Amino acid sequence: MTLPPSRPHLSATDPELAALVGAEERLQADTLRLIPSENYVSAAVLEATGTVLQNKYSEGYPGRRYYEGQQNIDRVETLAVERAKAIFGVEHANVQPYSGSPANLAAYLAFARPGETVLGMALPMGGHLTHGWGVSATGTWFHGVQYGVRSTADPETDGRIDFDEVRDLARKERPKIIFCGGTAVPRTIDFAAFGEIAREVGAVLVADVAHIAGLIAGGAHPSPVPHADVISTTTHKTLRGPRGALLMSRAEHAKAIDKAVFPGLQGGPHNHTTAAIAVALREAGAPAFRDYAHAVVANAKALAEALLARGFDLVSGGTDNHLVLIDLTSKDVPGKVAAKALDRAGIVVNYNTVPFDPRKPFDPSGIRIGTPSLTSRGLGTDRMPQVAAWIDRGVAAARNGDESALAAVRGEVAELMAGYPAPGLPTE
Ligand code: DSN
Repeated sequence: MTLPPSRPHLSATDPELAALVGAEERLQADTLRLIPSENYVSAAVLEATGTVLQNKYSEGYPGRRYYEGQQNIDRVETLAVERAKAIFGVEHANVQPYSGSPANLAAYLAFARPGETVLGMALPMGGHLTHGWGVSATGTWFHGVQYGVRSTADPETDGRIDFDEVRDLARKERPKIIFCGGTAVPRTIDFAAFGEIAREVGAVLVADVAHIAGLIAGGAHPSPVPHADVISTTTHKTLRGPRGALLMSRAEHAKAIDKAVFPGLQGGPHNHTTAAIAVALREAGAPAFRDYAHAVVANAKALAEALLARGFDLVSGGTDNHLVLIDLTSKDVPGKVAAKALDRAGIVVNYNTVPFDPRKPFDPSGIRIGTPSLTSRGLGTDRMPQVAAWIDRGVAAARNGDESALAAVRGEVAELMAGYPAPGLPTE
């Protein structure tokens, strides 16, 4: 039995806050967390984030700092950089971006001027805000042109990226930057196809692999190398590190990237985060991580199959990665109503637009689910029919307003999850 960390200092100084941390630990332990961008970091990653490295300022880069006393910090950052380069097979890595949005903004700063055109996937089609969507700074300060996915009766292409549209828009608009990747893309990203289009029109291709970085590191999704000029990723999703980001590139873009991150956009790097990124990358280089990455995909495919068997409509008809996007229109339940009901049943998802959604983003037609967290806890494909059955019962209960059915699922979920201790969480 591992005892919970006592956090004596936090408890003495701020018992209210300490109690909230404890409550969050219990919530993360008892529930089935299906948000595809979330995970459980290891105890080692957690420990690295809570170190005295956070006391240090270190504007600049290893060997070229504006503050003294960098004997250890330089080595920490160099470790993280070298590990990122080795794992992703890139010539250059910057480990300082605070998170995914600043990382992407640094790419704009490096390769475009305000008012110039960028091409990215539309948010409601599965793209990210920072790929030029209107309400984002990237769509306000730059001219964002957006591509989407196909909607046809052909199950082979329905819900998949429309490369004819991408090519036509690229030829017409001549963007400075093309973004590929997104937040609700359940299918393999064809980096080669994007690379060909970017080369044809002279655009810089930025592959935003935030969602799938862990799958790439573990060999469960093709790599954007050598097709992308720049690779942007957060470190806390499938990669299972702290909340942070990486910007990687070929050597020719190293200077532009580094200058954009610092001094272009940010001040001092968060050294405790850099240390935890280094730890996560060490973990990602271990053979067990490959098993994890492949298990994430196997679980998502099994879950998709089980949901299809229960009559759920899945965007693109299934998944190739860690993510499943469910269109609940045929179930006659709005995504938000379903997500909130599932939360009461101990199943944590997020409501999400589906491509061509007739509803608004704050009240859309779908829910987005994924398997990184449950895989990190050791659940295998044999458990996915049960997970699908709970989702089915939860959605039906949402439609019928049946709170007792939700409470019953909540109890079953807690009972099952008690048998799968989560990395980084205390077990009793
Ligand atoms: N918030 C992230 C996600 O959930 O996909 C994207 O930034």
